[in-house]
Amino acid sequence: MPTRKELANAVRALAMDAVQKANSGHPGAPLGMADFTEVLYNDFVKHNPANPAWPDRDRVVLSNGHASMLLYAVLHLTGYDLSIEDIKNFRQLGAKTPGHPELGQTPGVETTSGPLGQGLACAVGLALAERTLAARFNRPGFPVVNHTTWVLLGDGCLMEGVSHEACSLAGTQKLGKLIALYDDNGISIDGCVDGWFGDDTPARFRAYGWHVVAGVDGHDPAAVQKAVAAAKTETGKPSLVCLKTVIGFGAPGVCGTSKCHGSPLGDEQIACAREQLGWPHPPFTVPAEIYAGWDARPKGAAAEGLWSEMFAAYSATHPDLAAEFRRRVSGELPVGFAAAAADLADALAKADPMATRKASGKCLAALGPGLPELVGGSADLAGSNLTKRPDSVVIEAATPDGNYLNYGVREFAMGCLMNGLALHGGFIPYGGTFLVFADYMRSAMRMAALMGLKVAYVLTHDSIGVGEDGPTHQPIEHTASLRLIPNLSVWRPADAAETAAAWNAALTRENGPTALILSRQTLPPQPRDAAATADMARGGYVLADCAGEPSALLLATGSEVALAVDAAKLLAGQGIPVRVVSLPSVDRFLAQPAEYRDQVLPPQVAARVAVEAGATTGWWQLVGSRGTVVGLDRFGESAPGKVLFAHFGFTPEAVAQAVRDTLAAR
Ligand SMILES: Cc1ncc(C[n+]2csc(CCOP(=O)(O)OP(=O)(O)O)c2C)c(N)n1
Ligand SMILES: [Mg+2]
Repeated sequence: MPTRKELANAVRALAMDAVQKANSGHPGAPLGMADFTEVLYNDFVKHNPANPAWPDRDRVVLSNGHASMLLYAVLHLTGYDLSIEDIKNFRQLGAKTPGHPELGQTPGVETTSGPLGQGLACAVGLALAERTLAARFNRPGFPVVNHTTWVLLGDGCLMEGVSHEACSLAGTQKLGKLIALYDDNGISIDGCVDGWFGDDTPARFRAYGWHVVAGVDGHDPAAVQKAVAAAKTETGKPSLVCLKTVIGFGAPGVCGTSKCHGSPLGDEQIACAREQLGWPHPPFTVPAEIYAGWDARPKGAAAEGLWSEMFAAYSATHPDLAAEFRRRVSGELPVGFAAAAADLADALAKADPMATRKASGKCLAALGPGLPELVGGSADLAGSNLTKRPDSVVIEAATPDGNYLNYGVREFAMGCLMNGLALHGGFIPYGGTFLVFADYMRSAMRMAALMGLKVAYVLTHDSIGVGEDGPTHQPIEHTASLRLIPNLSVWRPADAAETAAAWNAALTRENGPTALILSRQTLPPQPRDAAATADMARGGYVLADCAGEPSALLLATGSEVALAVDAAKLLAGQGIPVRVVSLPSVDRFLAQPAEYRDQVLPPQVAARVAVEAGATTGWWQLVGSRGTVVGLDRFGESAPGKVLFAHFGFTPEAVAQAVRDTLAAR
């Protein structure tokens, strides 16, 4: 039987050799974390390498994603479908071992990580998902959802502000099955952290309501074993285990310094490390008995087998629950969803004038009861974002079986937690804040887009229409800048009917997140014929056409669509035929076949004016160099919304003038 040191040294060797071969990567953290990670995997993690999709597996998040080689080495050694060739291909194009862990690239990787702090916050979401799903589906004798969320993190994750937001919430929520292992090596890139990170971390986490096991020697397997066991025993609070380690452990010339953080050790140092660690084997060679010591497949198959037996008995005793569990975990929408969405679309097609945030609230109220996976929330703006539904039940420690989270004033954590909820499976999260504060959670939105997660953002108060709160609260560049994030679908509906189309798009989209950009102020409903109604889902369509070929095209979104329609009427009265195109989702429209796009925006009509109360960037793509954008490339003012629209030139007269000027300039 190999010793624990030998098992850990296999991780160290693979990490330093793979980084060396790639001539790029981070050897320090894997070398320092190898001992406690070995204990974690071999004594605690419940997983089956043969089935990384087993719903009741423990979730392990590597929040310090730069330590990716640690995770890849462990996944390889425990028996995931990750070969030694994959390890040799570390950081190469198309490899299963990318620079930082990426969802969908490597079996066993639960989330993309690397932006420090976000993995930790995402793990809070995963743990919340586990508890919420357990509360809904477990029955006496049938703990079908019963797993631990582990998160490995470093100094950087704890310095990031999002760690405060997420861990404060995790403490309040008493997430007893969340266990964080802190690689307390006192080093970050710029050197010894004493000069910039002097927190009393154990005291900080105790203040959040966490259970803390402090001062553990991260290189002493027995001490680690004991500390992690204590963390597992505490089920009323999340646990933080602080593990004192030496970065680059085993590499004599650089260990304990930031030199080994992010560059290859070099052949000479690696040879010294092999000597010091007592690892005589050549690169990428692991003796059979060490593989055997790591192999988690037999134990994993047995664990999943037991669970499957339990699930079979659960299915016999609670057939409806079991079927619903399977549906939830597979991410399939309920059978009734399409009909409910169609009824909603009909109802909102006939709606009175209303703010699109209000229409969004109506969508949620209508769809929520038939969609138990829809877990809502807001960053302390529920009454403004209208995210709460009549069927919302707040999730708290004492009432875990709910569908609504009060995230508090924590936009970034909200974004990260929603990623965790979506990643876990069984949930479609949506969360609200003011559009202007979407910047606070932007990095989490980017990660959702990168991972292709089904998450919806309810971003209300979407322009200078906010009014009196002034420029701090008036979004300008936000809509345009969200459109820049690849794979984030952005919708800015013009009325209740388009809002229903936007929600339908968000909930039926299978490969990425959706931002719903909604007005604070009331907007009039637009009349639509059957074709326009059907084409709303395409993201752009002819809303109000003129007779014959248009002289000019008016493109608009959201609250500016009604304005464009009024401008077109003025122009019609002056003998200028103009077509109004509503573009609730530019990305969706651009994804349509060219034939459709040309039908909506005939290429021969070059006189084009776009109207959006926000940054003009982006619109030039659709209006061309001969076009005009009526937008706003400066900050707003504190005044009533209507006054501001007039002040900044968002009036039918001004838009009509812009069209005439555009025609005249040709
Ligand atoms: C949000 C974010 N900012 C900066 C970085 C760049 N970065 C990667 S690792 C690191 C230092 C992290 O220190 P620590 O977590 O202690 O890692 P160690 O050096 O101990 O491996 C930094 C600044 C990042 N990945 N994410
Ligand atoms: Mg560190």
